[in-house]
Amino acid sequence: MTTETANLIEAPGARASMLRRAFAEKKLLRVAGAHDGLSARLAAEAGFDAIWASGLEISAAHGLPDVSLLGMAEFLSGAATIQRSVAVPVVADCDTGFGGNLNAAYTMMCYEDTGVAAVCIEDKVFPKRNSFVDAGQQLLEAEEFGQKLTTAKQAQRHPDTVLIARTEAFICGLGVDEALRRCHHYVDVGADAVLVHSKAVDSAEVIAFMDRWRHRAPVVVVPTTYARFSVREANDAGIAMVIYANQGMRATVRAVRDAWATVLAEGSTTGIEPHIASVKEIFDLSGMNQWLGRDR
Ligand code: SPV
Ligand code: MG
Repeated sequence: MTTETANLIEAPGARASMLRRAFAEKKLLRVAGAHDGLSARLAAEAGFDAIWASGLEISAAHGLPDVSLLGMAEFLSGAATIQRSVAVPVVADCDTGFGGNLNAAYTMMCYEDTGVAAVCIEDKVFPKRNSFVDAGQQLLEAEEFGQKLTTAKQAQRHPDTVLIARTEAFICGLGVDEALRRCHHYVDVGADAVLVHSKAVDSAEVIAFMDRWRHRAPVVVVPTTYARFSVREANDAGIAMVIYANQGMRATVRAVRDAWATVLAEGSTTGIEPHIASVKEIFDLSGMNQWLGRDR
């Protein structure tokens, strides 16, 4: 399945419609973070329902921290590559919408052109810092962020594209009342789903939110710090989507570090050969046979 998209002609909004159907069926979506075609394919091949085009991963893949250093064009290029590489819906992490209201509108237009299913914009001030950076987290006023959502929604061309409003209320030390107030306002002005981010070590604040949200719109969570949070618990709480935003990159970093250390320590690659993918696996993942087939 990994390279099937190479020959696929998709109707505009096809993957957004897939995502909306999944939301309507109340099926919990398990989503993996990625930063390029290969990392996205590995996640799709593993069976994830969708791919998160992660700002943290795309930044790190450029050798940069996730503090708004890259511009929209670079994040967009990352998301477009991911979109081309898989057949499942792609949820694009669009940070703050890369600026003000007009930037958010332009973000919506450009990301829709790539065919991604969902655009996610967060309620922090531009330039933003990754949510796990302790200092310098600054929330935008809810009403101001609401205007950004409205502008983005007005720029949307396909009716099924999903606009996810992400609140960083918990990240900024505010409580469940403020998270709820913000998310209700975001849905009032047109958001199709909300992402409630948390850096707590357990799921208590996310569950407290769910208890009072009453399924008003689909809820997305990112259980990075509360890693014990299971799919079963997410299902029971009525969560629509769980994003494992960066574990793939973290697994890669550890594996590559170990491999290169072994090569230098042992003076050859013999020791790592049984533990690394074959060149054939790379050919398969990158669609070598399908591409050569075009030339026959
Ligand atoms: C990302 O993957 O870039 C995210 C999720 O936004 S987090 O890093 O947890 O903020
Ligand atoms: Mg991000």
